[in-house]
Amino acid sequence: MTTKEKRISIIGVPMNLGADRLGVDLGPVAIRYAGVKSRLERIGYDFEDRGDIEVVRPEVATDGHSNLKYLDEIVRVNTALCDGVADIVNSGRFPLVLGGDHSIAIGTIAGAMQSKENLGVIWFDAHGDLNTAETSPSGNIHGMPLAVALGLGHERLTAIGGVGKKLNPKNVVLIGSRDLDPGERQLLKDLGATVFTMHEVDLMGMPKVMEEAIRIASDGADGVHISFDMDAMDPFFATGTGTRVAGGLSYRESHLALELIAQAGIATSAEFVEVNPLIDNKNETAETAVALMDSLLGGWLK
Ligand code: 6HN
Ligand code: MN
Ligand code: MN
Ligand code: MN
Repeated sequence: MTTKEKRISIIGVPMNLGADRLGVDLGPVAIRYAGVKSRLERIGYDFEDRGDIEVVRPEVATDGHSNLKYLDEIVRVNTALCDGVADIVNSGRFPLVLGGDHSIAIGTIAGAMQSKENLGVIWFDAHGDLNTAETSPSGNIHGMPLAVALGLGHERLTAIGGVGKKLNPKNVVLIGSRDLDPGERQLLKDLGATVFTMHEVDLMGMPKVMEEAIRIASDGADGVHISFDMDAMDPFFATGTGTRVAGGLSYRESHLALELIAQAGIATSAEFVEVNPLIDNKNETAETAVALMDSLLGGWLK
């Protein structure tokens, strides 16, 4: 089931605990308000909305450790999300997850891996999201999901979806990185995952970056997950996101990257995360996220 077949199910995850910041929990409603349903129906998808996974308010969530904030609730939500995504795939549909902070990638990827032997990942982000409790400067779990998906981090996080269901770093590609913490840089060297920082995007250009990214992520893989953190984009084009970093992907670079993934026909699941309408300009970042989904799902091919 790839984007070439046209049945899609969205699932919202109104999560803010991984970012420890209010507003990003409103991402799913902001994306629905921006017209995701009509946009995807217009390009020929049989569209289903599975609603939201329930997430408790931070005021009543049990806190974890100071270096793994809200661990208990984040484990519970991602376990439910893993089941939800696996169920969408089992019904022969493409899972599109709406965030929510990026900690939800733990559940999305675990769910996608239930029916895959070797899942590749293309991770668009200003950040590496490769921290563990030991290396994190913040204790925020949204800075850790890619490490967890690779099998690194707290055992309650890495156990979600099964300890054997982990990514192979040779099929993991990061794009748009420009704010990597020291522990993340070391881990990237140790693992040998591929990173196209903004420096490489500038030097090589997006067409060449994507040619290599698509080849590496899909080499020997039976599916590729696309994780798109809105802060991969330059803040000029994505104001409504919580951890903005200057010097990111332009509007067209972002679209071109996803259009080339659509053309290659490799994507088997996707998520768009870190939309925060409370710090946005008239919901523009959710509208941009919907336009990016259209590109990933082949709307530009029409
Ligand atoms: N995100 N590297 C920083 C941290 O706290 O670990 C920022 C993480 C941001 C995470 O944007 O998904
Ligand atoms: Mn992220
Ligand atoms: Mn980020
Ligand atoms: Mn513990």
